[in-house]
Amino acid sequence: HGHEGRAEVPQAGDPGLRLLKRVGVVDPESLDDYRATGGYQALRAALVLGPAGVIREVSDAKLVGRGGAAFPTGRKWAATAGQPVRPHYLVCNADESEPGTFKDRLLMEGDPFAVIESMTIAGYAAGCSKGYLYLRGEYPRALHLLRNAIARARERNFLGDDIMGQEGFSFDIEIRRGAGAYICGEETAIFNSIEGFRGEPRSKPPFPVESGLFGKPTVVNNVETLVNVPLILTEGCEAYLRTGTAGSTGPKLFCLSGNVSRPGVYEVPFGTTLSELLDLAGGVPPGRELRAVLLGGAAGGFVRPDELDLPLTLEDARAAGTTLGSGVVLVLDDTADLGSFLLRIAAFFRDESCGQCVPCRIGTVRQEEAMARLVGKRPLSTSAADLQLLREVGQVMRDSSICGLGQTAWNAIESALDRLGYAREAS
Ligand code: L3W
Ligand code: SF4
Repeated sequence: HGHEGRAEVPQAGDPGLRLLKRVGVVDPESLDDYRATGGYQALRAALVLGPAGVIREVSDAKLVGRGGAAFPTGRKWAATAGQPVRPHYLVCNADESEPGTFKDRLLMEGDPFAVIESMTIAGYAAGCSKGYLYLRGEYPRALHLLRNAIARARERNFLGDDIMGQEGFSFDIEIRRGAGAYICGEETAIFNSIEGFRGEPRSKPPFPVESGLFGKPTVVNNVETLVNVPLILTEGCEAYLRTGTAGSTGPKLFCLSGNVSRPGVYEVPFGTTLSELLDLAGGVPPGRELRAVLLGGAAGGFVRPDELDLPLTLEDARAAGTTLGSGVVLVLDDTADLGSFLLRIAAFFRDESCGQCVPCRIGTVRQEEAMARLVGKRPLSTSAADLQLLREVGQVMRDSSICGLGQTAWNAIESALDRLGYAREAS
């Protein structure tokens, strides 16, 4: 693939880009531009394949979710399609609130019609009559562009009834905006939010594929996941499978931030090493030394400078004790204050906990207090006692919280203690 081992930044229009091929190239308000660059060819192909054929292609391409949990997309679609209860719903999770994550914003602002077409294909495959696009409230430009894209698509019968002349295929999309709560990116909290309730997660199972929005079978997919689907249908899954590794197929977007020379969104094949990706972004600023990379976001883990040959795949990340999460690559150099950074993460989880269950509501507060003492911002207690407290509270949150927020609220701090030796430094 074109990017491997290369040292320059991918530019708009770079022939190696597939997910980002239109970003910065086409007018994001123009349906004509979109169609002139291959737009709606994938939906046409989908209508020829039929719903089962589309699901087969997506399953054979081994597409998995790009929001962090990497669940097989084809399995979700098939499970929903097979439910006799009607209607079925589709939810595009565009709440993108994970700290250090900004890839979906680029897709929505640079190629909004692709998001709309991809949702339409997913809706067709899983038998959904309506799609909701749940958009992060702080993305006004994406809102404007997506509203426009939906209106233009409706005018030309790419949404509505008998789409593209396919009798009986009706699908439409409504945008709902979040209001700043991180937890509303959790799939079942989205359902509650759309239904007009407080954005609190529900217990799973039942999984959304069986009982989701308004209690009906629901597919929930992240923006980047969906935008892979037109690639699979137009290139064919054989071609798609040539990018990446056996366990992690296709292209992936990574969000580089922190102490890097050229922060931004980078599209690379799965399997690119972390050091190759850092090179693309120009590495740490001149004269600095790399301290650590937080991979996968606040729920992820740290990678040390001696581990940069890590191939960026789901399987290698797991083996290294972390996750690719939503594609966060947050770089810390030798000027970064690790303690303050960890304290900030602890404060974030305390702030964003919905408060519904005790381990997370209380645990995130205790965690932040202990971290504050550890980094010396408040007196009292010894480091040894606080370290033990952190581990106990962390384990309880992991084992007994209702949703991913509480279950992962201790991951980054644990990783700093165990992999970066933070505790030794602090005590
Ligand atoms: C049918 C089963 N469906 C699981 C479905 C489930 C969900 C998906 C994954 O996300 C990630 C975490 C962080 N039959 C099923 C089934 N499903 N078993 O598969 O489910 P799950 O529960 O493993 O994960 P999750 O709670 O949906 C957790 C990441 O999310 N995260 C933050 C993400 C932020 C962004 C962003 O800002 N763009 O993505 C926080 O924790 O990485 O891995 O659909 O229904 N038997
Ligand atoms: Fe709410 Fe935290 Fe419980 Fe999730 S784990 S339901 S965010 S209190």
